[in-house]
Amino acid sequence: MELIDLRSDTVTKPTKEMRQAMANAEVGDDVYGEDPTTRKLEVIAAEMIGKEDTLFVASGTMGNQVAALTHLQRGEEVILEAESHMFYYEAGGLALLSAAQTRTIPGKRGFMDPDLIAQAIRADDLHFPRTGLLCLENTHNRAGGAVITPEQTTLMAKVAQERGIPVHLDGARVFNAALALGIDVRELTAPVDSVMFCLSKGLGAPVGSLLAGTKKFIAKARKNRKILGGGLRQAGIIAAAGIIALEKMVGRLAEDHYHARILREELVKLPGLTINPDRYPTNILICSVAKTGISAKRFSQLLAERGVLANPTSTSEIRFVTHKDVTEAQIKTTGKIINQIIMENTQH
Ligand code: TLP
Repeated sequence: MELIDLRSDTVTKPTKEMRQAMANAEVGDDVYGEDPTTRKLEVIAAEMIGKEDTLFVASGTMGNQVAALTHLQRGEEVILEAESHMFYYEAGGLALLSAAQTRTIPGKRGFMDPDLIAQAIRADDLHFPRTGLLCLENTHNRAGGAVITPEQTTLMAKVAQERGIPVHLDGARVFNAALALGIDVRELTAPVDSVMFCLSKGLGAPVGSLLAGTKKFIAKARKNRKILGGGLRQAGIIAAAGIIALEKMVGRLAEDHYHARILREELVKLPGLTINPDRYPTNILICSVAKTGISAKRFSQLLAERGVLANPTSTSEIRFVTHKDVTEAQIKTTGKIINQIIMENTQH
């Protein structure tokens, strides 16, 4: 049975060109600063993302955690959106590594009301922890790949920065956001102090993410990456694929957005499914199956039995992620399979 894997864009495999570049990569010991390919990737990435410098890290999670460790002092509080990846999916890393306390704010499609951020920022009081960081996420994963605009980013960031609090952007899929908005990604990163973005999601590289910020911030982050055991040696082998990801794969994310749109159009027609409308749809589609009476877990099992892999994100919701290794025909097949499941398992 042919598998249609819509669990995540992390499942993408490197292209032939990436494998070729990996095989031919010039390498050295990156902990000594002697890996020319890794350095080349970091320089290209800094220019593209609009920050002074970047640091190659093993994963998005490592990039976010190194950022937090670099911005924060022990015992400080971090403000995050309640469904954000850094709060929800990073295994308590903020508490474990940065000894930070988290303060969550419910967002609307990933956007936090600036007034709520202002209220959450701690006054200077003996009883209170110091607010040390505000984290944003764009696109917002659990909000269904929701896009935050540059204006919204500035509104949120300003509240913190005016009070001397730095802002970190989890931009794992920030190129998807820029593409959906039809703007240069630098408009989304300019308002924040640091940003992490991934090479190994829609961009198709096998491994790696980048953390970006000022030269001073990145120098400090480099040491924190070393502390976490993330000092890499002949990293050029994987950085070579990352260079192709940035130079050749950004534009093609449009295809993933198109595929997600087709899937959305198929699914909104079906009884029992609920999908939030989205002004700037990207490559993530979260669909509620609550009205079918089938749990999301069971629905995802039924899908898997027919060769479609998709993860539940709650008891009633399933996430579909489009990426370069799924075709338009597979997306259409997915729509048909979902239709069959509903027809066979509900009263409709
Ligand atoms: N997200 C993964 C899972 O962890 C849920 C996925 O399949 O979407 N920030 C955001 C917004 C992310 O979506 C992810 C990955 C990360 C950070 C972490 O990246 P990795 O997986 O490289 O540590």
